Amino acid sequence: MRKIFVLGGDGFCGWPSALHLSNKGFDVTIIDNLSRRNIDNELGVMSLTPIATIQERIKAWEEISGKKIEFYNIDIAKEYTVFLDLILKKTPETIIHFAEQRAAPYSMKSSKHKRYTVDNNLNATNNVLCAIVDSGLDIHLVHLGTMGVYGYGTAGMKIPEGYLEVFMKTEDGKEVSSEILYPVNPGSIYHMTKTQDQLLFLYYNKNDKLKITDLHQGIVWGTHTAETKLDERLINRFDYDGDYGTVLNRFLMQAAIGYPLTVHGTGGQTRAFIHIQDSVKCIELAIKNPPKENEKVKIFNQATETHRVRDLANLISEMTGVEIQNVKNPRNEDAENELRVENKNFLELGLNPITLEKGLLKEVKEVAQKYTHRCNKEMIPCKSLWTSDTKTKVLI
Ligand code: NAD
Ligand code: USQ
Repeated sequence: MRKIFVLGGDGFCGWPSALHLSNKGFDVTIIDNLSRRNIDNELGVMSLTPIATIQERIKAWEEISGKKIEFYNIDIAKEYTVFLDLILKKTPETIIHFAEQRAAPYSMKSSKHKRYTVDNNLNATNNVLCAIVDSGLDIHLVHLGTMGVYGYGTAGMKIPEGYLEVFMKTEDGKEVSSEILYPVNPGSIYHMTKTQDQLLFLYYNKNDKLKITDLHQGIVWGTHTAETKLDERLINRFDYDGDYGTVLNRFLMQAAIGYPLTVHGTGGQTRAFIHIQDSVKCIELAIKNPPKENEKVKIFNQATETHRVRDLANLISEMTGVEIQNVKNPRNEDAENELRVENKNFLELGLNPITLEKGLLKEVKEVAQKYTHRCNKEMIPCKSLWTSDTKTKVLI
């Protein structure tokens, strides 16, 4: 059986991916330090859906599917030798790396949160890369990156999949071309760590010939996948709070409880989206199509459609009758932007995208409705501000 490590396998994307891959016959080991659950404690909020402990999740999966998933509580940013020893013991063929602090608002809350996000994300990624080199094994690393590394303005062109061909003139007037990483333009400390991850990948690929796929994912929406629906104990996270909840799931949840949709500013921001079921499929496709020997880092845009925030709000308002409330934007971001994204790599590998029209908006709203009693309305507003002058200083 093909052995896979899922780093961050207790999280929103990692858990359904671990189940999907286990269902497809991979031998899955989850490594997670449960920091995301601790952050819920720090913020005083819970997933809208009642998520079971990782131990209960794994036990339930074994009962239902007859398949085993192992779990190790390791902080990959801090426990290097423990992590390396596990790689040497288990010899995985692929490592999928979801294990980072992933919320832009959380990363901007205070200097403490900025420093945590940078320390955690950069050390986690560097440790994974170092450990692969130290193991001497031929391991394919699949990393979950973000569309946000590119920034969101492209002067009308489609954002290419990672690389851009640039043309220059030499001193004697000859035209030469070169391929570079698409210029980065992060909008938060969190997004900035993802741009740094890209450089780590470029370097270890060049120097150590590591096989790496970096998936530049858009905003994930939805909560269920085929596997998480099988039993209540397998249910996935549903973040709705002002730090971790992402825009489309937040709007669907707000509609479910009749809370006016919190559109930031004019809602002119255009973003890329993907449903969680497609996200897990893309990960399987990436694993099955690793880079060849000496191939540069493979970069895929893992997004199926783009939408403007106010269009999403209007759609959900028409669907449910909920009001829209334009609130002052707590972020420092362009009020209006166009965004077009190239995603032919996954389409060519056979992805058949789930789009907003395919009826799943209703399903997500129904999930939210079922767990309304778990919602704490005070946690809905986005309170993390991007500008330092209005921020409370947190000293540690
Ligand atoms: P999540 O916070 O739900 O899950 C991340 C998991 O990693 C958590 O279970 C956490 O405990 C674990 N983790 C964090 N640091 C760790 C460490 N040092 N050692 C071990 N475990 C650690 O986040 P998610 O939504 O599942 O996102 C997973 C990845 O996908 C992230 O890297 C994120 O940048 C990327 N991504 C997410 C989205 C989205 O909309 N959720 C969109 C694009 C990209
Ligand atoms: N927004 C609102 N109202 C809200 C919440 C958000 O108008 O109530 C706006 C934000 O201002 C922003 C847009 O919606 O313009 C998207 O915000 P988001 O919180 O849904 O997404 P973002 O902060 O970009 O982060 C999420 C994930 C992150 C991932 C990223 C992919 O948390 O892990 O990397 O999406 S992407 O956006 O493509 O970079």
